[in-house]
Amino acid sequence: MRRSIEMNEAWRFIRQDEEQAKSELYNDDHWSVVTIPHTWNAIDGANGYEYYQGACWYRKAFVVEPSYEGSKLFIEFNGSNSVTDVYMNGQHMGQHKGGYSIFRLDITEVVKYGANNVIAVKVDNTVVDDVYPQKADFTFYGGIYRDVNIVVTNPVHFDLMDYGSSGVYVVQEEVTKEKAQLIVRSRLVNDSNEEKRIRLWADILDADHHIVTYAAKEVILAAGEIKTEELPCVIDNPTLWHGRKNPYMYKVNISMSSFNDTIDECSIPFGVRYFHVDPEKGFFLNGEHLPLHGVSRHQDRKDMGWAITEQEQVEDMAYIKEIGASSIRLAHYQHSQYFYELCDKEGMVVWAEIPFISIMSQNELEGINAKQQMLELIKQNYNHPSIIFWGLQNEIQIGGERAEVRKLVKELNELTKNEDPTRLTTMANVLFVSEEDEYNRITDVVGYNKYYGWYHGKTDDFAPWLDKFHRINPDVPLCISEYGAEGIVQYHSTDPKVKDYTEEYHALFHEKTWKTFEQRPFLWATYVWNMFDFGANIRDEGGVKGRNNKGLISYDRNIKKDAFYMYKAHWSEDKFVHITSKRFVDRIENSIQVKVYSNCREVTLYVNGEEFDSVTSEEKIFVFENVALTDGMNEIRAVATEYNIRYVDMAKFNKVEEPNPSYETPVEDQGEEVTNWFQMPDLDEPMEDLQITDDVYSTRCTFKELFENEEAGAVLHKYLGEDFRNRPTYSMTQGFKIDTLAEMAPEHFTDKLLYALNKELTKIKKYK
Ligand code: GCB
Repeated sequence: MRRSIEMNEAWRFIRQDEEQAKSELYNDDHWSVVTIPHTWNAIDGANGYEYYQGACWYRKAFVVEPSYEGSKLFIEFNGSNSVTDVYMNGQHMGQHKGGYSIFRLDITEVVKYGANNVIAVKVDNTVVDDVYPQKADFTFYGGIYRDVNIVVTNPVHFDLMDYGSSGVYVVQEEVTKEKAQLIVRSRLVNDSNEEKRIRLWADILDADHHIVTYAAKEVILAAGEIKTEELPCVIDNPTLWHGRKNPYMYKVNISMSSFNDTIDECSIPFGVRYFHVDPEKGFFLNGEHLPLHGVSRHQDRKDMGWAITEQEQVEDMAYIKEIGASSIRLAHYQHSQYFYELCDKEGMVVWAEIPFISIMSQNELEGINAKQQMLELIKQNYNHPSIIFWGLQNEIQIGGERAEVRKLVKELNELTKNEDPTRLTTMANVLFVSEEDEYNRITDVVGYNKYYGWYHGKTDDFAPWLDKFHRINPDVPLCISEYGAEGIVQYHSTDPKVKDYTEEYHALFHEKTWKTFEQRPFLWATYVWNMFDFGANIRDEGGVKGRNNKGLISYDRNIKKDAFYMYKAHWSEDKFVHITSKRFVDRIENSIQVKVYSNCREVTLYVNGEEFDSVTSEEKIFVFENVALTDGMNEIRAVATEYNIRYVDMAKFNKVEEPNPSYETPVEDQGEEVTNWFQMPDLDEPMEDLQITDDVYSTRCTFKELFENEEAGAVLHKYLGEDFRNRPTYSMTQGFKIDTLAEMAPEHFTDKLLYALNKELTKIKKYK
């Protein structure tokens, strides 16, 4: 019978490359002792540009029980970032490329039974050209950051080496309200040297552990054979997995037995459901319209990086439930099995994706690693009912227009549809992909990451763009796969503006944007970027180094920003009232506006114990104007009563003489990170009309195209600075046309600068 032995305790670790450590005889006494989950970037991963990237080593001595001799033994890594080499008793067992998926290695022949064994693991988080991600707006925390186990099985077992999966796939052939027609597909392995006759048996159990149906068959496995077997099963009148309303789970207990012995056994939870996306009406689950109110999640946490435990995952899920979300985009890579299980249990509709993000490899053009990670994602997560969408890429167009990128995206789509025809493929296009671009028609449904109201334009630009896209592509199901703004709760303003980083702008941005989305039922989903602040070493903005502050909740999960409550008011049925700007305590005005988010119908405000006013709102936003403050502390209470239950929130505002300077965003931090990128030349020439044609360079070209030409590159250096290309953020903008970036940062790319660039660039002929 199968056994899984946890291997997380008492590892030795050294934060440097130490090749000799692979030897069994190496003495690691001077190394530190660590417990897995572990990362060496828990602190430096989110406080600035530099963080340790390189090879590090882990070692552990362990004894294998003598009774396991004759069994199969596998070492299982649930997540180790990003290239991992495993040595057992000095022998190289294998290498795994990719930091997010499960992988196993067969160690049966190498371990010593009843004696001491040494496992040495080299983990390297250096970016290499043939492993994804190459470049992205998040820190690549290094380490063995998810559990390690040894799995012991009989030589005859369900395949553990099929891309790290369980070897058992519950295929939902057809699901209706009347019946769920399933195939339990399993890969059986006979690693013994004789033929085996086994009975394969699958019991399907309902949530009360009652067997609802079963299927069985006799199978003969030749010595050394790997065989795929299918057991068809039908559940009549199934209870459907119905999102948050009823995330009903079945379970298949599948076993192989011989005479009276169970040889191997797996228990796989699953849920049955059907769904479709209508380009006009959005997402439907089991025939019912389900608005996908989505948030995105990264897996890191302050001072822990990716080395989190189940407790942090449960907490993350609790916040996502509290806000009332119905869907999660698990960005930008495979998350832990435990989190997908939570999504199953809680009824979250999931978009799962691989880290094929920002930039495709320059040299490995077949996409071997992207395809491997896609197959791992699908096979390892095949049985999670929560996963409905497979995401193929995120903003991969950033690396510039390349035929091989288009080809690989298409191939990934084919691979995914082939591997799993039961789900929908999707992807997240970067904002500059044109509405007409064929990228919008490769996958079943599509998403755009759009940042109107932050990186460029204003929140009001969302509506015309959405309507335009929908007009041009009425048959393409569209979602907003990302939208957001930075919110740093240190900063406050009574006149919030784009790029001021204040908590007030962050909330206002979401108020306005959500209203636009709500009015467009054709959107199949929208995903707030992001549910939580996260580590992003390439960033230094808003006075915070190494962070992306677009979360609705802070990186340490201690602070729910006001915008959190804005969504909660719209999405959750749990009643509450929330006074906004509570952290904006010191006020200089004699009277202020008090804004309350609530999902109650009517809110009454009390100021220093006196009833001030009552406001009703269908929009969940209750605004009280001209609330007079007396000198010193003022106590404001917001009260709503529904069905005889009182909901109360309290805030204290301090009337002061002078503004509190700590609320003000430092001037150098206003405006996003491009601020310091450019050496703005003093341009005083009169601007004349310029002829820009396709055969010459201009600001219509991407940075990448321009730098590929020596002369054009020199022009960019002249105006944008010599070290332009060394800036951490440069590679994230390669695929941008200068004009696109200029639209996003008009304050830096003035008309005069664009004119000066074009005047020189248009003198350089292309293709000469
Ligand atoms: C994006 C990326 C995401 C970034 C986000 C941002 O479009 O997909 O990884 O973190 O923008 O905040 O800029």
